[in-house]
Amino acid sequence: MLGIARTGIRVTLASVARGNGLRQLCSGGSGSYKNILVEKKGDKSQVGFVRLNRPKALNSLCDDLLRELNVAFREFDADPSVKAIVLTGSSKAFAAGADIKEMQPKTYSTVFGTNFINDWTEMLRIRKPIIAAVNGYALGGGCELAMMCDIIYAGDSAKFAQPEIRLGTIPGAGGTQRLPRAVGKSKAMEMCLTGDMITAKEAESAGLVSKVVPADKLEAAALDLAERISRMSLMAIYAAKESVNAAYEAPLSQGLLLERRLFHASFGTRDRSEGMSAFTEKRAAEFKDE
Ligand code: CO8
Repeated sequence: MLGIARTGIRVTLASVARGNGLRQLCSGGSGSYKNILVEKKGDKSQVGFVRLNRPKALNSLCDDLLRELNVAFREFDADPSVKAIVLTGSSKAFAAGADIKEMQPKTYSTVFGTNFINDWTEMLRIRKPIIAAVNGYALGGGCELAMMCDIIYAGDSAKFAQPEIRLGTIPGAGGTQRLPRAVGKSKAMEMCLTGDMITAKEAESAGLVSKVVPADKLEAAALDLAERISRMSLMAIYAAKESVNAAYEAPLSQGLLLERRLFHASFGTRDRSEGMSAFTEKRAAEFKDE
């Protein structure tokens, strides 16, 4: 193991269940989810696949959905047979934002007092790569959720926006922070100040998404990407994700030092030795995640 966990990381499922009153949901496993569909896909069932499933509300992100999502991600993160995760929605909506009807009656003291949406950041502790496959609307919290994933693929019908300003508020889960880092200040400012949507193509050319494919090919493309990542050593996957994420949060000098140390640490793994041996012996590497 590289021993490079970010922030004290692993919370056990049991403790999560106790803390959030989700015991039944956890013990019941995927079958107990009400707002998401969860399965394993891929040629070796090595991809955790999560579909947001509140069709009548365009997958708007209510509290229960977020709780379920956190549990599903944690289950996949702890499952040794899973090496990457895909998160998607429907053809009409990845997610149309936070649930406005649920938020509407809340007061300042409620949201501040309960630290509303703090739970969202739990997915940032997931060590396996999460690929967002976005068709349709990714608005407000939906766009922020996609940006919390590690890679975004979009169907050609996808639309991204931070429309909170039209509701008299502002993004609350990274829209004013991750969006400028992805698309630059001018475009992010324009989106946050007008709520205007951008198309999948615009999102790709701005750097928000890494690939646009025909909408009906999106899930296959995301799954293919997840499978290709899954062929790598999990040790190197963890290290690469952690190091790229440091580019967002650490000064360059610290990020570079972390990268160097993780690179050094990979020499302690069996898979680094196997990868380089396989190259010199002109054969495919057989990684064992060790
Ligand atoms: N919340 C609750 N319900 C929603 C939401 C939403 N965000 N979006 C759509 N719905 C519901 C509609 O109310 C409607 O329900 P009903 O049939 O009961 O009236 C159903 O979904 C279908 O929606 P429409 O009839 O409006 O469908 P259209 O195809 O006409 O329009 C749109 C689709 C353009 C997506 C439109 O629904 C829309 O503008 N939705 C709101 C988008 C928005 O403003 N999102 C931002 C929300 S604020 C936010 O995300 C803040 C994030 C803060 C941090 C995260 C906290 C969790």
